[in-house]
Amino acid sequence: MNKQDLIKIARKFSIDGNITNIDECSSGHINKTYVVEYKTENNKYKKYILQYVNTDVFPNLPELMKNMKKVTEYIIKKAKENKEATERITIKVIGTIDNAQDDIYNKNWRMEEFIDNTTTYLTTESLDMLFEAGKAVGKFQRYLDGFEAQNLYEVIPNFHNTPNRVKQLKEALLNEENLNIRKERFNLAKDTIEFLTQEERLSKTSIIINKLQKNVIPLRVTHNDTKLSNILFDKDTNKSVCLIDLDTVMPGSLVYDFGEGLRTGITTAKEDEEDLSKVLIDINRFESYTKGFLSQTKDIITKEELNLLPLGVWMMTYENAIRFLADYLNGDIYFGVDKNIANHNLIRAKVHVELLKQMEEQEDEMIKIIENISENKNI
Ligand code: GN1
Ligand code: MG
Repeated sequence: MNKQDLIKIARKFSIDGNITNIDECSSGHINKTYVVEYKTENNKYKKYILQYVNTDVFPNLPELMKNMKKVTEYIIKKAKENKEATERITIKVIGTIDNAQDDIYNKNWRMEEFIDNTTTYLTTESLDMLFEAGKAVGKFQRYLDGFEAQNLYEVIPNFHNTPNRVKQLKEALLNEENLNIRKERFNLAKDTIEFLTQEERLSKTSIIINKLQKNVIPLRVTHNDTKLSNILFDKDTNKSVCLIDLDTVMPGSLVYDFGEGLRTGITTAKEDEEDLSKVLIDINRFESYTKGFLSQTKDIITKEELNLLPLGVWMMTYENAIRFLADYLNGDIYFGVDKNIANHNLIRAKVHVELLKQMEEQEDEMIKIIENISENKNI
């Protein structure tokens, strides 16, 4: 979209000042994101995030925005009650000018505050930052403990229903059109398909969702997309600030949020690393993140949830693996792909297979770490 049209959209939001710059920002696989800079009356510059939300993935932006408002307002209320600073505690939604809301949301545009002096990372070498990542995810859970999750709109039904994701993969595998026109993709993905559809893995996919459905673990407000790049860090201190990308905030399990953060945090490899020899998990990274997470959630987490944390990491990794694979077989219709990277979605799936193999080998280590941390009362 050209700058003039973007400016017209941005003007529909109630922000004082003149627009001085608009840049596209390349992160995220789903939405289009722009950073808009304004010059305010007192000659200061302030940035905001303007997003065009993907209508195929998020067809009901008005309801999604209601979720975002409810959740962010609750976080601020909770922080105030705890006498914690509210300034950078969450991203805030920017309202529209009078009468523009229906029009603008129905066209799938929205604006959010840009939190100054912060940045995101696809990966990090630093164990301290992993502690901080776990802390940010745990904090989100801590603030939202007590929020009636049923009051949220289910933006994407069955988002982390892993057996349903398996069903979608099977549909992609059996789809006649896929089989006929993408023979080469099926060939290239042969080993990946085989690994991910082995019974020993399929049989694990219903464990968390079953416990949730039977109320063995509580239904909570979950972010559902807590990958490392959705965590803001302060540019100077490298301390975590808050979670961003609240599109998928929905009822779910704390175990998902814990696991999704470690899917990307347990290795220094990028999600689409082409050199699989670089895809190595490091149990120290698991430990640091877990310490950060439990430092915030130790008073709210149930024993059942605690026991499920290692499986949560596996589950989120498995789920992303089968989603990337299904999308590859369907011809890249969901996740954004870089046209310069051949078989991008297959590369992503293969990275996740590599992670899963190592997670399966080191499961006992993860369980021991959780036991040790939770026995230590000073977390
Ligand atoms: C998508 O939009 P983004 O990049 O934050 C996806 C997540 C996946 C992730 C994989 C709505 O997140 O579920 O885990 O890609 N979001 C949606 O990187 O499907
Ligand atoms: Mg997202």
